[in-house]
Parts: sequence; structure tokens; C-alpha cells
Amino acid sequence: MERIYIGMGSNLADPAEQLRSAIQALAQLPDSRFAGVSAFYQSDSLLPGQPRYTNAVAAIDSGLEPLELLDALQAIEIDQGRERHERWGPRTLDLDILLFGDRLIDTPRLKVPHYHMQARPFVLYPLAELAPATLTLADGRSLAQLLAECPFVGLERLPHR
Ligand code: J1B
Repeated sequence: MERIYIGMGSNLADPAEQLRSAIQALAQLPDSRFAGVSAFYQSDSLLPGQPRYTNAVAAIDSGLEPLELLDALQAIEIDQGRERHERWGPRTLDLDILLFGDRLIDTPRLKVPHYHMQARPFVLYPLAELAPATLTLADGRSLAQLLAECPFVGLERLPHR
């Protein structure tokens, strides 16, 4: 079993409800144990002209191989992705593998650690609720260092999941 952190995001079709459904689906992954979820956070989209996003991070312990997990996550996205996915358009559900144990994966379909996680407050702050501050990325930087370089700006931590 390896500890895996999954970033979740939605800005369409009742985002909080999308994240709740995604959590239910993650809890049913084969050969896996659900290990927790952060609070929900709202923030403006990085791309202008889109609705605000709701984001959270979930943790699972899994015996799945990375591409098996990616397949399963994409099936959940498709299942919940009732609105058409334009490349950079609004989305009903995004699931991103942030960290997969201490593996370094660099293939066309899957790059881990997730290359965008290191500077995005809507990833790092929820991740910090679940992961130890001593958690270290492959390049040697700790979660504590990444947080220190990533101000809590524009994020709203919601009172309820
Ligand atoms: C492809 N991939 O990426 S979608 C997939 N590595 O088909 C995969 N580690 O093959 C490939 N995990 C490579 N997929 O949330 C990975 N995501 C990996 C998963 N503003 C991987 N405030 C393309 N909040 C894939 N989000 C990768 N603005 C990209 C979805 C899943 C995230 C868009 C706020 C947000 C987005 C934007 C519009 C930038 C946001 C937020 C896409 N997020």
C-alpha cells in the first residue's frame, strides 16, 4: 500500500456536490483504503471569465499501480463529467494525482509529483491538512517550504464539506 494524495476541483454543476460524489467514488476504489479529505476551499479560476472553483485534497492508501489509478480517476471524471470538457473550459470534476508514495513518474500520460502543485495555494493548503509538513518532494523541498513561498491569498476555506 502506498499513500496517494489526490487533488479535486470543480467549478460547474454544484461544485461542492461534485466533490462529495467524488469522495464517495474514491472510497470505493478497488484494493484501496480511503484515508481522509481536507476542508473545501473556494478561489477564483486561474483562467479569467470562469466561475469560482471549489477544491479539496483526498488521501488514499492503495495497492493500485499508478496507471490503474489514473484510469479509475478518469472513469470517475467521465461518470461525473456530464458537461462537455473544453480543453481550458469550466469543468464538473478534475482529479489530479499529486503524490504517489515517493515515486517519480514521468510518462506522457502521467507526471508525478504533479508539476503544478508546488505553487498553487488551492492545492498546498488542503494538502497540508492531511500530510506532514516534513513531507518532501523529489527535489528535496518540503511541504513547509512550499507553503512558506505560497501565500494564503484569494483562498476561502469553507465551513462545511
Ligand atoms: C491530462 N496527466 O493530464 S487532464 C490527463 N499527469 O489526460 C492525464 N499527475 O493523462 C494527464 N494527474 C499527467 N492527470 O482547480 C497527471 N488537471 C497527474 C492527473 N483555478 C495527469 N482556482 C489532462 N482551481 C488532468 N483548475 C491534468 N484553474 C490537469 C485535470 C486532470 C487540472 C484546471 C482554481 C482549480 C484549472 C484551472 C482552469 C487552471 C483553476 C483550477 C486542470 N485544472
